Parts: sequence; C-alpha cells; structure tokens
Amino acid sequence: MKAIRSTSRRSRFALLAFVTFVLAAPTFPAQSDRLAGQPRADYRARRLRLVEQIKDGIVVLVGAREEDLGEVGRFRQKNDFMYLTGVETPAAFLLLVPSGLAKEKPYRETLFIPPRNPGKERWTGVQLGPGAEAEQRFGIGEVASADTFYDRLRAILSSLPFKSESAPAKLYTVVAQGTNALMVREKEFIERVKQMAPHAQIADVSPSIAEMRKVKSKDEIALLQKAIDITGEGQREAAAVIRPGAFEYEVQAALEYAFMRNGAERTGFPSIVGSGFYSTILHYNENRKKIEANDTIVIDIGAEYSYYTADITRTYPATGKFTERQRAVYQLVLDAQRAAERAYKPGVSIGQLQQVARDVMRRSPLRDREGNTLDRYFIHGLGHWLGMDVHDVGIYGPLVVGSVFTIEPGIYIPDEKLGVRIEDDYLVTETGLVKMSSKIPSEVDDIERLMAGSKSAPASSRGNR
Ligand SMILES: [Mn+2]
Repeated sequence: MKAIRSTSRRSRFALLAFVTFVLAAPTFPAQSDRLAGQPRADYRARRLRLVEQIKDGIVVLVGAREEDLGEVGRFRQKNDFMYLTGVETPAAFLLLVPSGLAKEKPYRETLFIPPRNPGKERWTGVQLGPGAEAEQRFGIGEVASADTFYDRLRAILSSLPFKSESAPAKLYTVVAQGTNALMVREKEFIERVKQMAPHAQIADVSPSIAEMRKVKSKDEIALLQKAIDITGEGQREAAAVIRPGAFEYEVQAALEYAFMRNGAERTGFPSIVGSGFYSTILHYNENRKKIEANDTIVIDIGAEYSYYTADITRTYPATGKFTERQRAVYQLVLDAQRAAERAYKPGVSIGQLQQVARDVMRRSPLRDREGNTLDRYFIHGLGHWLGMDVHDVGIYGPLVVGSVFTIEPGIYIPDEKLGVRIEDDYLVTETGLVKMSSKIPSEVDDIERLMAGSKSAPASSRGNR
C-alpha cells in the first residue's frame, strides 16, 4: 500500500492499468492437468484412438454454439466434442488428420476457437483465445482461430488424397439423423462442405465415437459415481417432502435443490415426479398434480456432474406406508430387478436379462382385475447404457467390461392408477456387476423407514444433508 501512496499520478495510472490488465487476463488454473474432471492425456489418447480406426480420412467435429440454445438454454458442449477435447469454448471446431493421409505427414490435430473479444467477454466471461496458452491448457497440438477454419478445410479438401479417383479420402463428421433440432450447426457445416467441395465424400463418425464412449475410463466412472451419489441425495430429499397434499413440483424443487447444493450443474434429463395415475406414464414430467393419500409416486431422476448423468428411479407411497397391493407389486418389481442382477454373467446382453425379469413377473401369483399376469404391464425395455447421455450411445449387445447401464423393471397398471419402477445403475467389471447406486435404499422396509425418519425430523435439521 505504501508504494501506491508514494507514486506519482502518472505511475499510479500505469499501476491501475496494469492491475486492470491482470484482472482481465485469463486466470486459468495452469497447474491442473485436468479438463472437466478428467486428465488431459485421456482426451488426447481418445483422439489418437479415433484416428487410428479412421485411416482413410479426416475427422471434423463441430462444437456447440451459445445461440443454438435460444434464450432458455445454458451453454453445454456437445458430448462427442467434449469427450474428445474437454473443451467448453463455444463455437469451436476440431480437425484431426491421421498420419500418412498425405504422404508421410504425421498426425495433426487442430482446435479452432473464436479469437478473444474483450467487449463480449464483459457479457460472457473471459475466454481463452487461440495460441500457445490454449495449446498448453487444452493439451492440443494446435489451437487456431475459428476465423481460419474454412480456409484450412478448403485447402485440405482440395489436396491430393481427396482428389484421388480410385480411393478418395473421406470427411468424417457427425451426420445428424432424423430431425434432430439440436444439430443445427452440424447440418450447416455439411451444407457448407457440399458447396465448397462437391466432390468430398462425407461419412458419419458417430458410430466410432459411440463405441469408444460405451467403455468408461477410471475417471469417467468416478464422475458417474459422483452423479449417482448426488442423485441419492435428491431421492432422500424427495422422500422427505412427499406427503398427501404436496404438489409434485414441490418434490421436484426439493430434489433439484439437493442436486445443485451438492454441485450438480444441471439435471441430466427432466425430473419425473409422477403420482397416482401419472405414475403409470413413463416420461411424465409436467409435475403439476397434487399428491393424494393412496398414490404411489415414481421419482425418475438424474443429476448431471461434469457432463455425466445418473439415472435412478425410486417409488414411494404418499403416506409413507405402502398399501397391501402397492407393497406386493413393489416387491415383485424389486424381485424382478434382483433376478436380472443375479442372472448377469460375462457376455450376457441387457435383452437377455430383460427376459429373466419378465419371467419373474409372469410366474408371480399377482394378477390384474381381469386375471392377467402382470408382465403385460412391463411395457418398456429393462435398461440402457448410461454416460454423458442418459440413454448413452453405443450398439446394444453383450455387456462389455467398463460399460455402465441401468436395470429398471417397472409395472404400470393405469386401471389401478398404480405405477412402480425401480432403477439402479451398474458397472460391468472383470469380476461381475458393481451396483453403483447400492447406497440408495430400495427395499420396502427401508423405503418406509426412510420416509418415517425424514417425517419425524424437524425441517431445520434436514438442511445440510
Ligand atoms: Mn433409465
């Protein structure tokens, strides 16, 4: 302080300018070798593995843009882009050129990001610009200005390998399937390539990345575990708030509060809080109904943590005690889930486990009002891959070591306004399944005990869980 006081007016100004510069300069934790919770080296290894599979062309990935989400969305990088880079800078491109594509040239990787814009940064926060600092921070060979991306691409697409008559090199990129509205920028990119280089052969890179994403690394598993643990806190909060007379949205508010309080960035998908008849509607997420005394409430939720989402469903009785019928149906769903878990052996598929769960329901003495077995009310698949997408990418087949998936049998009887679903998340290991959500109660007695315990505790003591 003394030094400042004794300085002249001019040097004081210089100091102020310097301080302003330092404050405005990017302050990224240079010591961290991680991007979004995963080692920089892992992202690079993924890029190399991808181009190793794709030897006959270049890969271009188009990152998310802020404006594509409109006024309601908050920026979120595209999962494939994130998986290969860990970079969240909006409006980026990634270009990978395998070694040997052009004669004897080594592997090249370039991330294109917008140049820094101090005026815009006043609104959106400081961004790292192209250049050496970004190359070091992101661990990417070259970080260039996004303004130069199309010129660079045009030059590559008019180079010899792409002009070959016998076996022209391809451009691998994400080709939007169907009418996916979130693929605006990918579609624009392909249109532009077609105009710029009509000869270019475009191929879909998604299947290759999807198969890689199916098998999770140690750090991805840790992020998923964190998302699952946070989701468990959400379930616990939901159990505390459920009572006859409460609205579904109150339960949603409480559980999403638990998500955010524990560091989740967002929900991995819209929270489902379905009571009574709505417990039988699989993807109900209006959450406007008032909970009534005889309702079961299906709570199907997932916190997203550093781009990985959990997916956990529990079913609660409104009063904290299941009726006899609800208890019987609940127990049957739980038995089906346990049977599917036990049926796991290396090489089995989710489809095969599904048959096991269905058989349990068919063999049960429980019936509907017409005397039918209840397996006819299990109207969806047993489970799905889980990861960056809640219904994660990858072809369904034998469960491979490192994959994460859900087991979620359910019985939905609209005539009885009775729906029950129980969903847990599992990791496939060399030695069998690991139930990643095992700490979240699902036994009938545990559910009732949880609800009784949370009701008797004063609201103030629930705040910090
Ligand atoms: Mn699910």
